[in-house]
Amino acid sequence: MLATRIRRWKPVALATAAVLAGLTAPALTATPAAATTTAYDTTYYRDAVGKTGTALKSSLHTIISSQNKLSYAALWEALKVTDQDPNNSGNVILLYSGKSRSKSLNGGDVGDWNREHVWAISHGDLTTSTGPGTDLHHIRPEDVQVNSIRGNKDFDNGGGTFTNSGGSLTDSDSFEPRDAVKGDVARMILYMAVRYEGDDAWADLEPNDRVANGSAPYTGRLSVLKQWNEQDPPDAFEERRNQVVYDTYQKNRNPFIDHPEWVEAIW
Ligand SMILES: [Ca+2]
Ligand SMILES: [Ca+2]
Repeated sequence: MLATRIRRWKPVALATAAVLAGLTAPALTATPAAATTTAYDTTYYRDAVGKTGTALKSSLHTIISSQNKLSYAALWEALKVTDQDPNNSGNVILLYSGKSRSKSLNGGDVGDWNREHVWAISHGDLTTSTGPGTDLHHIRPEDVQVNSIRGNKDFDNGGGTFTNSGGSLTDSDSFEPRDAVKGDVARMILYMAVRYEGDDAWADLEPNDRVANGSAPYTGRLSVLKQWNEQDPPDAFEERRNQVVYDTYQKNRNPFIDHPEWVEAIW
């Protein structure tokens, strides 16, 4: 069952009045993610609902750390299910390029798709051993060459197009996903930050506001990711994916797909 999304809009009368009075410029970014309720609030998220800040992050960490883990090899078949093209069951949708490509073209050659780690492997030495480097919540199908172009760059606005970019942009030190997946990328990065807190064999992954983080266990830029979370709220594809990962593979959820407003509640 997909989580039911019931938005409770925050009062905006004061802000609107201020704009009308010429006191402030209209906001250029989207309205902050409104509070949501989901079918999981009284069950899966019971211990987190009502909390904010570090208490919310800590509670969510406990909740989502209970999970099944996949091997790196198992990701191929899982991605064929989680990222299936809604309009062509023989294909997957490639994250950054947005293209639909045959499931059978998984591999490492030009024209194939492979396993893109949205939280780059080098940022905290994820490796491809079972763990953060095989966490299906942040691994997506991507064109082999586009995956290489993204490399381990942090996320930020700006840059130029490239072959199969699909609207995504890149420059020397950052990568900007196409508009339709900007929020998806933000919610994947922030899922990783909450899921991995350094209390197991792996690094404590965290967002920061930098680019060129290299091998440090950080991914930026947080201020931009927060904007993207608001500009591109979860859609049916992203919500279905979260549900399939939960039901079929890992038995844990990405809280920021269910509750986008929890991004602002923590960061
Ligand atoms: Ca999206
Ligand atoms: Ca963390």
